[in-house]
Amino acid sequence: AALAGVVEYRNVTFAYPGAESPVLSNISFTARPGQTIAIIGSTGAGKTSLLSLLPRLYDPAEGQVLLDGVPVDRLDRAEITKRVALVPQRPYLFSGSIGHNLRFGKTEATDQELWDALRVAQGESFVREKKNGLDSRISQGGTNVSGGQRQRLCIARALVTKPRVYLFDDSFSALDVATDARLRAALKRTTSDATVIIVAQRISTITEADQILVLDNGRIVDRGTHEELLETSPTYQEIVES
Ligand code: DGT
Ligand code: MG
Repeated sequence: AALAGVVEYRNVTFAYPGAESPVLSNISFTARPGQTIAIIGSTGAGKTSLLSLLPRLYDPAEGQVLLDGVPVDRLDRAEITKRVALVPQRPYLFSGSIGHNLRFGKTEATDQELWDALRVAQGESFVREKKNGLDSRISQGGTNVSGGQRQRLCIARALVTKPRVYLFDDSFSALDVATDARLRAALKRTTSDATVIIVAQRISTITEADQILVLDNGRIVDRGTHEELLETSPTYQEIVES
């Protein structure tokens, strides 16, 4: 069957195991192939928690998370991993070569596929500059590459798997504004038929999103395009001005 990549959260409420109060309350939205949905909100608002429910790092207490109309708890985990790529907020690299790290989700990827992904992720030149290219070693935790390089390698790693759905958790914040803009333009070209959900800190990262969800204290308090929210959302205006 064709995998479209429609993501739907339906009245989702979620609390961490053992916690008393929910960190997400009554979350509903739909993200379709070709769309970019952005999530913005202050620290602790629940952005990372929200993303974590799609790849089933956790399951909601109430409501449903659906992928192509099927509740994710009825899908095989391997199936979800194949369709959904999460670039985590703290991107993780393990000790091994760059190539090894990039093939994490798709061991059979060719070198050409890795370079293609690196080009999109704006990581091609710094890998080419290394004497051993894709064979260059990354130390445990990626401590011998910068934060921005680490983010770009983790974005490239996601691209290599060619998923239907991308979840970017604050993946652009360690990049300068120009690199951020180039990367997103390249992403837009190569992922034009995928579903993209972006958590962001910087407004400039998300002004072109099809829909922005403003998350506050675990609730979607406002939603709309950048222009709409500038008119209608005091919470959004506060974020823009901060
Ligand atoms: P950020 O990344 O600092 O901008 O914040 P968000 O919006 O990603 O927030 P999130 O989802 O990490 O945290 C929401 C709330 O949930 C916050 O009060 C901290 C709490 N929380 C996060 N992770 C865990 C966890 O693993 N266990 C428990 N018990 N609470 C957690
Ligand atoms: Mg977070």
